[in-house]
Amino acid sequence: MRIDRHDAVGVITLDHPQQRNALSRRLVDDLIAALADFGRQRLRVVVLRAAAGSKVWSAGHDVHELPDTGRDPLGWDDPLRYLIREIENFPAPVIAMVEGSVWGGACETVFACDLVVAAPNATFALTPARLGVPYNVSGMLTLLNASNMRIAKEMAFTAKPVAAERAERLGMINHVVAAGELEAFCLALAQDIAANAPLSISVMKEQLRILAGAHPMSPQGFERIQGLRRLVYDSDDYREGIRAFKEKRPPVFRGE
Ligand code: LCV
Repeated sequence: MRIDRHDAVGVITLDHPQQRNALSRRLVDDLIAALADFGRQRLRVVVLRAAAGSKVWSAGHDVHELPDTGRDPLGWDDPLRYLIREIENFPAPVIAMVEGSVWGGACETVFACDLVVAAPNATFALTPARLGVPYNVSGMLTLLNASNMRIAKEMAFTAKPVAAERAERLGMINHVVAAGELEAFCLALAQDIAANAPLSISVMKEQLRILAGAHPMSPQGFERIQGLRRLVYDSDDYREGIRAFKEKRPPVFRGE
């Protein structure tokens, strides 16, 4: 991972191509440390990107770090959940600059960013159904807030990638920009934001975060969801999804 600074704009570049920028605990810890450092420097915008020309922006949660059955794979303390909260709580806008394919938890990470600017080759795939993983409530809300119920269901149920052009047309991302102009476009967008009043922007970001999360859910409703999720991460299908990934073969799900 690389860290750069352009005046009041910080840039974090994912650069672990061997594992396709999988969001391992180590990578997430580095990302969170970089955000904290940018916060201490009171930077006014952060750009989160992969190395230029990346075919994979990020392959999502590190599958090798998913727990065996009997434990929630996306609990409060999971690195991915920490990263999402850090982005949402960062006091300045975070721009996701996307080239290449985005998978699973990385898809949620991009959608948790405040703005998304993508190259035409970018794609976005939500993959829990491909792995047999029970996604979590706040993750589903991130997806719902980034799209709408129909699109959220299509992405969650098919696990198929959505192309940048369609994502832009659906309002899921802000701009599609030719790969050769992407960096300049994102830095210019960041400088535009950095020239405005940071306190005003920070409070508007926090208001929108609180409003986006203001979905009533009864304690019984939450407990019911957690019970259903446990049935999934205790299932043979959950074990099969992870095993198939590691054995580099298609999974065979039996619904048990
Ligand atoms: C660890 C990896 C990964 C990876 N973890 O290269 O959203 S949820 O609920 O599903 C959540 C739990 C989640 O985010 O799960 C992960 C979801 N991600 C995916 O389903 C994407 C899995 N990866 C792929 O489909 C392919 O790797 C892509 C299309 C990203 C890249 O394909 P490509 O042919 O370029 P390889 O598949 O050969 O992968 C290169 C190396 O990166 C590792 C993979 O195991 C391989 O390592 P080895 O050379 O040691 O075998 N890798 C890829 N994704 N998510 N490791």
